[in-house]
Amino acid sequence: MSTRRRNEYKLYYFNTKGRAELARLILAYAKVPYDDIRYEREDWPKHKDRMPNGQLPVLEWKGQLLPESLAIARFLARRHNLAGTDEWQWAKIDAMTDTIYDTLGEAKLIFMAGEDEEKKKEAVGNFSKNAIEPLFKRLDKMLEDNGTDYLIGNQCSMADLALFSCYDFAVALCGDRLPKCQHVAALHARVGQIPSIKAWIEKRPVTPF
Ligand SMILES: N[C@@H](CCC(=O)N[C@@H](CS)C(=O)NCC(=O)O)C(=O)O
Repeated sequence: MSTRRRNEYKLYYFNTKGRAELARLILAYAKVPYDDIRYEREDWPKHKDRMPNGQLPVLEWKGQLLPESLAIARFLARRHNLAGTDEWQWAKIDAMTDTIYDTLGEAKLIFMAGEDEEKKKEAVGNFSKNAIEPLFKRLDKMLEDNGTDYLIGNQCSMADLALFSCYDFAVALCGDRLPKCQHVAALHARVGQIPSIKAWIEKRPVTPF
């Protein structure tokens, strides 16, 4: 009989960072082992009907299934000490994470451009100028004014991990069109140096997005 303990969580998604990476970063930060289940696109139809909304990501915990990427991230952040030190901090962390997620949602026009390179280039330019630049500039000023190492309070939270993930996504899409925001870049580097995050970045499957 195997003596290996079962992992507490199973996280179902596709083989991309996408909407699951924030949950993966939270679990990496907290050093919680979990089953990182990545469906191939061609196998997805077999599993779709079992999922509460017919979509991924889904978190399985104690035999129950939780859909919605942000609900999953919030649940994990609360359980693993990434939710701030009081209710107001938690509300601010929550709001900041929503803001970052909404900004990422603006990238959909890039993916909708498909193989049309001209349209894609234009959409990347718009995303960089109208979505990423205003967000990063606002956060840069906020970090400078607050003089803190993290977005909310004095310790790493779900919001910092969301920004870390958003920054990587923006670099992958916009490259040198990314605005130069030194405090945001420093925060990204700081989070990337947290040993458990660094270990995850080194071992995670390599995918563009
Ligand atoms: N609001 C949901 C959206 C989930 C969603 O759009 N999932 C996509 C992948 S990113 C999906 O499952 N697509 C496959 C399908 O709809 O069959 C969330 O944030 O989790």
